Amino acid sequence: ATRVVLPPGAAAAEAPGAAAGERLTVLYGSQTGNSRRVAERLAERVTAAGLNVRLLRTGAYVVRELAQERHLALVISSQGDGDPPDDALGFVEFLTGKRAPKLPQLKFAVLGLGDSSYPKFCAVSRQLDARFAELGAQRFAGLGEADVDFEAVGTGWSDGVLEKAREALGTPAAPVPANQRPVALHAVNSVLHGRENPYAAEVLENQRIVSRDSAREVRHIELSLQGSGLRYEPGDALGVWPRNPPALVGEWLRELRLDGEQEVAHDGSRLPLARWLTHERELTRLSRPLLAAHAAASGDAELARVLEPEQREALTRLLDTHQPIDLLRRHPVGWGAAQLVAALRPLTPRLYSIASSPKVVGEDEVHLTVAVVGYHAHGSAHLGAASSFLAAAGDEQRVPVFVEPNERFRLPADASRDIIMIGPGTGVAPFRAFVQERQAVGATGRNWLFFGNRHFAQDFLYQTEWQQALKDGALHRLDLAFSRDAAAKTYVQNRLREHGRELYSWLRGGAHLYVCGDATHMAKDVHEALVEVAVAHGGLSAEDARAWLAGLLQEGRYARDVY
Ligand code: 2AM
Repeated sequence: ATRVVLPPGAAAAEAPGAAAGERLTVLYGSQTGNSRRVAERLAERVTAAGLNVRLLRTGAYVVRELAQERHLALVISSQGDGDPPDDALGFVEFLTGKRAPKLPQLKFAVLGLGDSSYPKFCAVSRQLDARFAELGAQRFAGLGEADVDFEAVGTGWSDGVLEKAREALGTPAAPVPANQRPVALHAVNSVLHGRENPYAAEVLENQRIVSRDSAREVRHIELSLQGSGLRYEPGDALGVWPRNPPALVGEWLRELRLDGEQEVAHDGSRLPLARWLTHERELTRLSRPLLAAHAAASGDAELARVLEPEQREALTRLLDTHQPIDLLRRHPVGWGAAQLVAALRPLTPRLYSIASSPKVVGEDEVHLTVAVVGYHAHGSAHLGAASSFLAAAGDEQRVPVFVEPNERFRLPADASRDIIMIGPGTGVAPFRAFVQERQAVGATGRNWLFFGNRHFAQDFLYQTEWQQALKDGALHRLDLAFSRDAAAKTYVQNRLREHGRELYSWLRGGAHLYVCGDATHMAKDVHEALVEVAVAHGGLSAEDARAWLAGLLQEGRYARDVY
């Protein structure tokens, strides 16, 4: 069957046969693509049922249209502490603000995607669901909340929306044949190879780019996309389907005394247990749902207590410092093979911000900057699934990949605009792509990079390339913050403050601002530093400075790729 792919942010072609004027608007507020995917799938199904649908990202939705909207389905993720994705900030502000219109004409349904290990799980979706009702709109499907494993809840919620859409929008004479449905867009990417059908990429280069004595391993990896049909732009991410470390799979089988060759049927697939554990199940990330399943199966009072609402901090600490195998060892559960496969979450792909421009490295090549996750804890080695898989990838090991577009993290269309890039650690990856691209297209705007890492001598990622770019005039300013070379820590935000006057004048002159890297601490601290810069050099009150930055975020002139 043809997969119908609708462009993010573009209206879908309207299906023939549907009652004129009646349609379902499907909106998504996505940070890493999960909400977008659920929304796309819903839109495909509604289209396939012969009904009118349009699919839009929240940032592209004209909020004034809400007053005329009759059927709306919204899929929105919350990040970290319940915050909306950047793309949804304007929508959320409008809807929750004083200017929101009464919506008695509207039927709506909200689905929230989140992670219940955060205290404000699905906060934004709950808030919007309540707000729609407060404005007089009626729910045509209840609020859905998907925890970590989005597929199951997402599908169930979409079933409900589809059924109601059928009732409300009328049944068309005949369903639209597959070959007449709107197939579009990053069509090349999606039809041949996509998330569910990744391309097995050959490894062209895989080298350590920090010095031997660096405490952390970072690798530069080049992959071939030749013949894949995959296309990317600077700002996009590469999705990598990892494979769990073979030693870890072995430990699970040994701990549970299970035979890896025995076949296990689950969700319509029948595979040997070792294959389930290697390719299909999450073994390196502990989640709240798994912890809950484990607590129930072990009957362990200590574990059950950590799940209580008052124990949030203990829960977060436990999830951050343990892998599922630690739980199994400390609180043994005699999982049978089928129970185990059912209890563990499905493995999900990891997204890496692409570190190359196709205009420079060629369309058939893509580069990544990968920090290898590895630490010793609770008596054994703990590895990250994707980074250890990538670190070991070479001639014999191809890497299953797909392109995850990031429409919000794009160079300015006007190449005469200046850009400011803030990317400590491996957050520098997309800026290597940006600088390459700007040089290739002969951009006349200036490029300013803030980079930080632990030690100058060990962790200065792509040092010689930046120095060359400065010489070539491809990079105009480079400011560095090495945090562990002196007694007092210096971070990129210290440099932002130090150069605040100039930074502010670049921004006033129309510069675009980009932040990539850690979401929990870095991106928040950088944001605070930007507020201070606007206060100090723009003479704004802190409140006005915040509003100004929020405006830049909404118009996409301040974009974040944080995780
Ligand atoms: P640290 O590990 O010495 O604290 C990339 O990881 C760089 O980001 C490192 O130099 C790291 O410093 C630094 N870093 C850690 N926390 C940060 C924060 N809140 N804001 C900015 N940089 C931070």
